[in-house]
Amino acid sequence: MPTTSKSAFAPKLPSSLAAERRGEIAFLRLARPEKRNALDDTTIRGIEAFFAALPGDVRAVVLHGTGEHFSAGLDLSALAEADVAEGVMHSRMWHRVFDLIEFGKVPVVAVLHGAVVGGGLELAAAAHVRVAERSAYYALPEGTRGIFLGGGGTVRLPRLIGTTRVMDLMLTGRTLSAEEGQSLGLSHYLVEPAAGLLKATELAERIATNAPLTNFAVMHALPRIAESDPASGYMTEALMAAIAQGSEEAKARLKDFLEKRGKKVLRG
Ligand code: 1HE
Repeated sequence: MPTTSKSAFAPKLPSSLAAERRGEIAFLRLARPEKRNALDDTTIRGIEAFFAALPGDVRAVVLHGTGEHFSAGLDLSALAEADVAEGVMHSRMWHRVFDLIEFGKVPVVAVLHGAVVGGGLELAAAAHVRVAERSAYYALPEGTRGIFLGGGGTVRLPRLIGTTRVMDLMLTGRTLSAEEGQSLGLSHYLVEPAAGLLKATELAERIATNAPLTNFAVMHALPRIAESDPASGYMTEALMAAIAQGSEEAKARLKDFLEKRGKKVLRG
């Protein structure tokens, strides 16, 4: 892939993370394989630093992990000493950071492989598109550890697979295979082992060709409209549609199509 002449992107990250930029796509890699990419405070703050520092000309992000597993979730070694107040603040920090992913500047495509468990699944759920390799498996082992979801999973996961399935995962500690995750909606794409990064990069490049305002509307307006009452939703949709189509970019793209320069929608 070509290297970029676009604005430099070298956020200061801990050793548990690595960032790279290729053209309009930025890559964030969980890089703590010796601890199965368990998420400690330093890593969570590093994720925040990455998303906060994204240059305006990056159009999409790919999130992936080094080693055999995407993420073993919360670094359990950090929990032993925390008191109740620290626990609340800790969970609120995860909320803040994962919100920055979900409601950030650009769409995020996550590549899932191996264990995607606990806080790792909560992190994955904050992304917009999920590509799972066949090695991926999902679990919420919080019940077995005597703890609870704390990284936004109680909000995001029921939206993906339904409250009763989250209950089942938490109560029984069972594991879902990559195929089960795909059929339930945890992943959007299911690919062979080691093929996830390429697929995610292709998707990110495709996403990067959309009008930025449309991508913004998809990330910020769509989920809020979907959760509002229908009357408010239709009104907000109308306003968002008018804002998007009123942009210079939309006008140029529509003109291209009408003058036979735009791409046709072809069978996949
Ligand atoms: C860890 C963690 C961790 C591994 N925190 N250190 N998450 C869990 O309950 C999952 C716990 N982890 C596992 O079940 C397994 O480690 C895996 C299935 C993910 C991987 O197994 P394996 O055989 O490849 O690795 P391992 O030998 O178990 O672990 C390698 C090292 O990583 C080892 O450390 P070492 O110093 O002995 O080499 C492990 O201790 C360490 N490690 N996972 C800390 N999670 C915001 S609330 C979210 C709540 C949750 O996320 S709860 C779910 C926590």
